[in-house]
Amino acid sequence: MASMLLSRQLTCAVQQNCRLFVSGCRSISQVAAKIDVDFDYDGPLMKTEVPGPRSRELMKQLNGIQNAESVHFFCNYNESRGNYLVDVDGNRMLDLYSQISSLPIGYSHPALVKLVQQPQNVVAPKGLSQIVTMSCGSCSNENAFKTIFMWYRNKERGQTGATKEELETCMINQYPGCPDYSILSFMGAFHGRTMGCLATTHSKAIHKLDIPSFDWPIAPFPRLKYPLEEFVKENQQEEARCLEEVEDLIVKYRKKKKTVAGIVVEPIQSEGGDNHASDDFFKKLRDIARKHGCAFLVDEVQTGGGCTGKFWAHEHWGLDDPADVMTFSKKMMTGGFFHKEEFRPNAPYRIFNTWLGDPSKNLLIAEVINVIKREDLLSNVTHAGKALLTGLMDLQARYPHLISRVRGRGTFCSFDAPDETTRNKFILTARNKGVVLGGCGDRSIRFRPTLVFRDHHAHLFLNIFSDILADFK
Ligand code: PSZ
Repeated sequence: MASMLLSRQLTCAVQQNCRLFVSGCRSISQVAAKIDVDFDYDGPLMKTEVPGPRSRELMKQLNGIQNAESVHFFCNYNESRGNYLVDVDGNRMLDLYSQISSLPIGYSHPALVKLVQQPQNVVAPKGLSQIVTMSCGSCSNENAFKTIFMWYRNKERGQTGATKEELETCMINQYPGCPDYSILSFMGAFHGRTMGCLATTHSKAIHKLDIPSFDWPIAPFPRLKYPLEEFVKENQQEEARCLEEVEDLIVKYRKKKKTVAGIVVEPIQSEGGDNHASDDFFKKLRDIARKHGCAFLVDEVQTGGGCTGKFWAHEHWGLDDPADVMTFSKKMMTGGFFHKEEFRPNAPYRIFNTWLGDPSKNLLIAEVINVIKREDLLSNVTHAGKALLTGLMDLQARYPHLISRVRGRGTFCSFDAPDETTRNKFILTARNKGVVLGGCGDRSIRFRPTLVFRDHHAHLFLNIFSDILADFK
């Protein structure tokens, strides 16, 4: 697995915003701290021009993994305290801007100082050398869409910059400054609830009702028949039908001048009912995106982080070039997206917000990744997932009228109940017997255990659920 730096060092970039205000200032007494007296310097102290040589060097490094032109200098959060920001060149400055007004009680307040470790390396998906962090899944998808639109427009423009007309019309939400591009999504998809994301979410009407949306293309997602080995031909045909529709929609929307700039897809549709498609389907979909010049955005918000037995679910596809952009959140502790170098915004502030995620979460994910590696949790997921899936298959064989369509990858497993009422009853009964389950789609039950879910937990569940099924009325 390729690795790259996700987290900022304790020496953080000072854009116009805060990156990390809880730092390891361990020399300060936790008990005696009073901001004004013990916990502040007594005035500015300048050693170099800002940015100094060290800041310049770090800017160059950061610029290697994202557009870092919005960075003014780098902060040394170990040394900063109270009202004073100390930069990596040792310049101490009275900070009257406080990361665009984002520091409630100053730098390195002892009450906020906790164990801080040097951030570690994190697994980056193949070929995606750039990263932007965000706070949540929706925020990540929203900004991934924007990144794709800007990439597409620059591709069309070639070397020329934006015209005066574009700069004027974008200010009033009009063409050509705001082009009529679209993102193709799939029926049953869930990509979040913010305005742009919601236009690509099609899992439940209640999420969408009363919200204005875009006329963007929506393709059918395969509805596979189970058990897979009994329906090989039908399922191939079903996937071919959906792929054909994708291409038809791309052509149709280009004709009506709503050019498809990107395709967004979950490796396994989660909220929409744990709908799987074959690796071959994704390979072909990825090829279609490339053929039509559309960006391929893989939403790993729910599938990412190890639960399918690989760190990213799309690794199962075995492709050399699986994605252009990939979003993550949930188990990754922080949200964000990886992307190819060619998707880098061509100017600072085009993809930007106050927090750009939460830097303290980067510390957590760094440690989570250490534990995943140290405890070989991906192998554990594969093993425990097999125990769970095998057990579910067995229950399906014994209670075919209650359980069908058993499916899964790693511990990312699910099955269908005969109808919604039975599904909900399963969930309630299980809860009263001490097992928390979740539903998805209209009649599925999905499993989303932690990465430390072991074989014996699977057997524990299977025994309890077997009793429930035996008694079920
Ligand atoms: O009801 C909700 O709002 C839910 S229930 C589960 C989610 C949201 N999942 C979030 C999610 C996701 O599963 C995928 C594949 N993409 C994007 C999102 C949005 O992430 P958040 O909720 O962090 O904005």
